[in-house]
Amino acid sequence: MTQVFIALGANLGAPLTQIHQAVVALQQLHRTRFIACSPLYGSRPMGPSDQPDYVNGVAWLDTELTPHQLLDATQQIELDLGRVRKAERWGPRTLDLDLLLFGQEQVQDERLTIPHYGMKDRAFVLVPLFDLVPDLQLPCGSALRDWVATCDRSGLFPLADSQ
Ligand code: ROI
Repeated sequence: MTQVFIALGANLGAPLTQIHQAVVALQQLHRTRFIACSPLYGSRPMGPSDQPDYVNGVAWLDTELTPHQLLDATQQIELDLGRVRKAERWGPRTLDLDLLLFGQEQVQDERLTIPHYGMKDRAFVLVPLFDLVPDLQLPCGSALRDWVATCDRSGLFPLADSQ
């Protein structure tokens, strides 16, 4: 079993509902044990600012799937919950599931980059991940705690009663 972390994001439709539905779908994944979901946050959009605020969180699982099997499964959940892939880079989305970490593995190919390339710069990923595992060491050797200490949290706000 490998411990994995998946970033959850949504800013179209009913973001909180989609995030909750995604958590239910992750809880039903085969050969996988769902451990926990972080508290959820509201966050100002990174990228084009003419889009709604996001709801963000991080899910923690233990899986026997390979990284690509898990990617297939998360992309299927995105589609099932109404995601339409658009050409626009960094545009709004009904549901985004990003594989952040897959144990200590590093994966780099045309479909997948693990650790997720953008996580170091994204408070909306780092902060909920830190809520779950404050002592996490990253595959590159650095401590999550150090990234969280320096990230810009100005666009991030806790959502009340998000659990
Ligand atoms: N911005 C925020 N705040 N949260 C996201 O989940 C998110 N996802 C994205 C882009 C468009 C980069 N911006 C985001 O994919």
